[in-house]
Amino acid sequence: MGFLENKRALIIGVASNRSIAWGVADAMHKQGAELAFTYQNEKLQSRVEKLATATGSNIVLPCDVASDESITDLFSGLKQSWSDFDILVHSVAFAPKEELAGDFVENTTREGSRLAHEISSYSLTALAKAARPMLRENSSIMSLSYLGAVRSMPNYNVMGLAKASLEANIRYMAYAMGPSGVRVNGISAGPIRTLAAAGIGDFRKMLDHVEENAPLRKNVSIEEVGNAAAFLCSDLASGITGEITYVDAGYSTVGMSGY
Ligand code: NAD
Ligand code: 0WE
Repeated sequence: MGFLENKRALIIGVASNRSIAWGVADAMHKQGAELAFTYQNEKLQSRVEKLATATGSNIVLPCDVASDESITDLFSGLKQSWSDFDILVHSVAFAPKEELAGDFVENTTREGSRLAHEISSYSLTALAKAARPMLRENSSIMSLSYLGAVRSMPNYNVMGLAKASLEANIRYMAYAMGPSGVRVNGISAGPIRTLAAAGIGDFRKMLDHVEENAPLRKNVSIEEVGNAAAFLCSDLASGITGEITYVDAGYSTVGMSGY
């Protein structure tokens, strides 16, 4: 018996079998959860449908979090299959590629900042607002962050600001939704080669740096992030909300690297 038996989870952010959202979905499925998925656009539809099938799910709906209408349609579509559910997983981020490199002050624009914050932070609130009437007692919302929220990191730039906003969003949502029995948490994951990491300059260098300096001397996998997410969204974590849990092989706890 898994610790997510009789829980239903909506997974937002699968783009491939390397997506963190896929690691979360797979881990939740292994703990007994029933799943539903969304895809951002038609290009991703068939890929997400195949992955959904592998977890025994046939609930796959479109959702572009940039659109209020798309978010409304998602939950009216979901209602056709589920009257209510327990877990919302948000694993979505975006900033214009040109702003994820080089000099932060030089390369950050008004429009890039707006987009990054809207897609990577506000969308969590927007989804929660629309999901609220369908969330059961003892349900849970979770999102993915990165160390760039709390430390300056090379090239992460405006995404760092958006993740700082996301982490504050998690705390405010936890306070607002706690009285209704909804917990809200985040996982700050170490770097993982996903589509969102593809084409990021020096990503190899970041992975090597973590492998050399993290206490566990390795990079984390989507399975490890998924297992932590499954725990945080389960009743085993009934006393945890508003929290950011680091799943990063301990990297963020080290004060002096390379000694
Ligand atoms: P990914 O490319 O597999 O997933 C990103 C997802 O965001 C995709 O599924 C994409 O479709 C979705 N998305 C972007 N814009 C959207 C929109 N307008 N509407 C709906 N969906 C949209 O990459 P990933 O690394 O799995 O990223 C998932 C989350 O994990 C992100 O929040 C990312 O910031 C976070 N994260 C990633 C790493 C890493 O190193 N890969 C580390 C820490 C945190
Ligand atoms: O949050 C992320 C990546 C988010 C992301 C990635 C892209 C690439 C494609 C947001 N927007 C875009 N826009 C695109 O056009 N991570 C934690 C992974 C990541 O991205 C970095 C990193 C790390 C780690 C970018 C620069 C430096 C480090």
